[in-house]
Amino acid sequence: MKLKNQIVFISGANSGIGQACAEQFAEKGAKLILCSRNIDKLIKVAEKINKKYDTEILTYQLDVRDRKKVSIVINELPKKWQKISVLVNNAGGALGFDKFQDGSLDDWDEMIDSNIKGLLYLSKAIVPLMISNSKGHVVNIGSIAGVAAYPKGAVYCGVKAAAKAISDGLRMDTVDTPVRVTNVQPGLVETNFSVVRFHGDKKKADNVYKGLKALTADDIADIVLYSVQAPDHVQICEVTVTPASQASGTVVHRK
Ligand code: 8X3
Repeated sequence: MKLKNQIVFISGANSGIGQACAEQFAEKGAKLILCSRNIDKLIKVAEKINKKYDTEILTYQLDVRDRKKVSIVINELPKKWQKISVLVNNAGGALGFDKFQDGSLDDWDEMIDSNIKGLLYLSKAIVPLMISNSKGHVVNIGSIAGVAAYPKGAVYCGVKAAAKAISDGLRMDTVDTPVRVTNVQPGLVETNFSVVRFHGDKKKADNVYKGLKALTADDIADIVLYSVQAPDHVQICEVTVTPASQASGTVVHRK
């Protein structure tokens, strides 16, 4: 897909992988609809991108767990913004790193609601627009956690396994339409992911990336853009990507 003037919707765009995707799509001349829970940060990100690339951007304060608000935002988009060509389901993440028996039900509810329901609500609202516009690409930000479970990650691994299964099912159900579906499954990416996972404990978060060269948000955005810009007859179904010194969710070489 050529990205000039295409409309790209990105959830969780106020930082990390979502923000990197927003910047890279803007660089290619796409128009952006950005949403996140933290609107102040999102507006700053949008202003920075707009200044650099002179791109048209709509911003929405949106908690993707709120199905009513998701449908209101999408249904009430100005007409010319309804032709969304690309949806990047990036909102979500991990909360807690505990043995199953010690896990927090609040963390579990939030992970299930944002990673699974949020992805479903946005896709359900936007995919029909893509089908009627005869153009579309859904990119889900999954995780290596969805490829195989690891200790103290049962629920996070479960929600990312769901992202993979939903991506596969959606790809099947839209096979007779121009909509393509890609699930990107990163390993260790250094963003605020681990700070959130450890409920703000920066020291614990830093340890996750100690002794290795982690992936960056831009590395993941590169893959998202590569998948979307592939020729129309090419569908990259899934990409698993790790730092060179990571071989699985649990096998990591640290210096
Ligand atoms: C983030 C990567 O390795 O913490 O999804 O599961 S990992």
